[in-house]
Amino acid sequence: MSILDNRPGLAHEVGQVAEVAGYLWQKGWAERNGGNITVNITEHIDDAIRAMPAISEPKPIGMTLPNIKGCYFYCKGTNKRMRDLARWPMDNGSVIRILDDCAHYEIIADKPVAPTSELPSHLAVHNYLIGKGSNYKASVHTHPIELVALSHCKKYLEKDVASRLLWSMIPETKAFCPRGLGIIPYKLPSSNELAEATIKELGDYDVTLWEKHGVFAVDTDVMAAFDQIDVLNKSALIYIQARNMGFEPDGMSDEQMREMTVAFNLPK
Ligand code: 2HA
Ligand code: ZN
Repeated sequence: MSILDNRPGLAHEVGQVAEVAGYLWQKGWAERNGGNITVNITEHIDDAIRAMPAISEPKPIGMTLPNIKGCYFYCKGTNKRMRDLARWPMDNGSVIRILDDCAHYEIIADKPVAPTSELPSHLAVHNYLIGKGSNYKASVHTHPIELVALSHCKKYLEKDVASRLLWSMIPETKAFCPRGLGIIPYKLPSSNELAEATIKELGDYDVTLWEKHGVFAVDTDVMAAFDQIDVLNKSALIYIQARNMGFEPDGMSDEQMREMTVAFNLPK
């Protein structure tokens, strides 16, 4: 028995997470247990699920997050591998319920798989998204090789330098990642400081680059969040390939960028 049985909406949502987990592994962005995914699945929750008993003790989130009271999330499990989650999402992740104190959660299905070590970042982000009335439901943290490589150079950590460079490599990048790439200076993984810094940048960006670590992206669903990371990383790859061929790529001109920003009705 699984919580996904006879719940096509919920099964589809978790199926999308599994599909993306497979892509992250195939791309080499998810070594060992690297990366994590959480999805707000509250819209798929019925009375039978609300009545389901917990299969864990209540556990502290580490912060109080009033907007996610009573919400449900699918979370990748801590120490679990994306490549395993791709095949067995309910053995390598679980469904949690946020308790009424907004400071604890409990696992309700299918197995007592402890959620990701980045749970405070993820839940704080979901709390922030709900608070601003966003329809974004998914957050993805992963270690895309070329974007992380860029983050090792001070020049690319200056505000919007990487965004402009990546947008100029191929027109689609700005079209499909119109808000660009926010930059978060290095912070200890799993820390509240990292969560707070990420939330601040998500006011202006859907994808943020954690210096010397990875990216954190949000969007309406997990596939859309993955796509934004993928187009940015594709641009980083093109840039690096050009450099490897021995030249600094010209990039699209300011005029070409302006033309396509207008034609695609994108934010400046
Ligand atoms: O979950 O990537 O940042 C493993 C990580 C933590
Ligand atoms: Zn990480």
